[in-house]
Amino acid sequence: MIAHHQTGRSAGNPTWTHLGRCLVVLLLLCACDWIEAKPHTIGFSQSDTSESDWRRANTKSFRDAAKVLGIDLVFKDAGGKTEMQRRQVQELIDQKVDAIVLSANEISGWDSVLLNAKKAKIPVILSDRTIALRPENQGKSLFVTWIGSDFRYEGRVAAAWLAQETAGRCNIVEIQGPTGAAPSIDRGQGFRDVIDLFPGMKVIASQRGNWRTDQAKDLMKVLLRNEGANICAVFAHNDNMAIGAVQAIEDSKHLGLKPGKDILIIGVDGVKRGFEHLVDKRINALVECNPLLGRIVLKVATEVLGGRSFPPVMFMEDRVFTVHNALSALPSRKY
Ligand code: GYE
Repeated sequence: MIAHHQTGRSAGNPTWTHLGRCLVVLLLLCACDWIEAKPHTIGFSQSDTSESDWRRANTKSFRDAAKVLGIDLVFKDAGGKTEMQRRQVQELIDQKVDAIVLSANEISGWDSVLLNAKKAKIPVILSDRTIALRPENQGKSLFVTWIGSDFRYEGRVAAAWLAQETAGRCNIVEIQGPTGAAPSIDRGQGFRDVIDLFPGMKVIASQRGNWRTDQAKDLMKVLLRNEGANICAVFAHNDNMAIGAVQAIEDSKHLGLKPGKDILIIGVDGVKRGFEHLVDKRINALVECNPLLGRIVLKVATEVLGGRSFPPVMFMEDRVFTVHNALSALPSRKY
């Protein structure tokens, strides 16, 4: 019988049998394809989409990339509540997703839920923000890699730009992000790494605007009442808060101070609204922090599920924009 099969000829109605077999093979092949094509289910634990222009662009980059890469994205937004975020990560573990992407609202308190993820053999990728594990858990690879920006470097280049612009003499108001958030901690530290080298540069006030324009505007109005023209510059940990400082200065007409001229303004992120303020010289410098992490992080997650390993940290490339190069860069801005 084997011979005939090879020739494709056999007793009785050879065509149907052969077709039948092809059909079986075809079905098997399709079945394999169906098995192979099962989309990965990846859980994405976001800190708080409502907090800033940056975060909105970041969330969108994940949704868009998941569509393109055919990934079933289980999206959870903690609304800025860290305890809720930990519960949401546990829910993703209970849901047995294939992998988890975490953008941590705060840096600490992740040990137990990440130990649970490890026990469940669910790889975790840190997106945008790093976390601080307890010493006894640091060697246990509770996360595969951290993909984001070097926030300390961002603080340093912001201070270096200001030191150059002011010849190392400046009274600075710092507007910080929330307590416990990695970018706040590291940008603040990076900024001080540099200004502490200049005796003429001092942070005369440092308050939290929690990434939001309205909160930054309110606290800046109070600081203007207290310090007024004694303020040389504002270092805001993100663009939304830098814009809040600009609005406060413009609203304080009785002081006759101009943002970008009498008071220098430096922000971090490089979002479109920040750029528009840079182009019309109401902001002087922006340190870019790229929010478009969706595609690279989800691709890495897929590769990790395919057995590939990655270095523990992967930094995005960030640049500094000033009034001198903003106009030429504006058209190519994607966020
Ligand atoms: O700078 C801020 C956002 O984690 C880098 O979070 C991010 C920061 C960003 O809300 O605008």
